[in-house]
Amino acid sequence: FDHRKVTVVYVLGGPGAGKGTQCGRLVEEFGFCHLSAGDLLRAEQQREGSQFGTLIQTCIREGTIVPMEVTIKLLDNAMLAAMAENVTGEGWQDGRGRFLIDGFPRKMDQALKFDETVCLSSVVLFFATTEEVMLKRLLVRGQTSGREDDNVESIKKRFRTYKSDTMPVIEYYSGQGKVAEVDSSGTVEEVHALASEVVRDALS
Ligand code: UP5
Ligand code: MG
Repeated sequence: FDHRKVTVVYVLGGPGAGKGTQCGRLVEEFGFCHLSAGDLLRAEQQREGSQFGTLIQTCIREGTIVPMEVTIKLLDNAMLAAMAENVTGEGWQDGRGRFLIDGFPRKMDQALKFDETVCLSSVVLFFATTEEVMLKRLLVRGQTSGREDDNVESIKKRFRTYKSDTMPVIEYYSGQGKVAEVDSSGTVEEVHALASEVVRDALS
């Protein structure tokens, strides 16, 4: 992707930190195209004829990272489709595509590969809170979400992977001065106010 045509914001944070919720709010305010890697993987898992269905299902349940080729292809395709469809529509300002890439990259190999072959991000929005807060939110959501990984056992595995695989990615981008950390312990409104400020800065 041509950097003059797209602005990419990576949205990271632990499981249940509020990435998806806050992305929804940022879409309303700034007109981004929101792409959740997890949502794309779940859709691919459901897709009839997908050769990756079982692999994705196992990784999600075990809280491990799906091989990057699968996820990068899904993201790249979704970005291309969005660019083709929406260039003059909602979510696009000044002819530039704006993307919130949610829950990605969550492992170093993905980060290096995506930066090199698809697009560099302008900023990394990092939602930080405690495991206690995240666990509570996920268990509440688990009562109705139907997500196979919203149970205590999977959540613990997701926390482990987050620490071992994703924290190094956040440190890597920190070293590049790209990370804007937002405390996501507060209410949806409070967190949105903080995130909104970061994004406004990044877009200006
Ligand atoms: N909630 C949100 N904000 C709140 C607030 N401020 N106060 C009170 N409640 C709040 O929020 C979670 C819950 O909390 C919701 O019920 C919400 O209402 C409430 P949400 O916004 O959904 O949080 P989010 O951070 O998006 O949590 P999510 O569960 O989606 O995070 P994960 O990172 O675990 O999930 P994701 O879908 O990104 O990935 C799932 C799996 O896919 C991974 O474990 C992995 O196996 C796989 N994957 C890959 O392999 N590769 C990838 O690149 C990406 C994913
Ligand atoms: Mg999410």
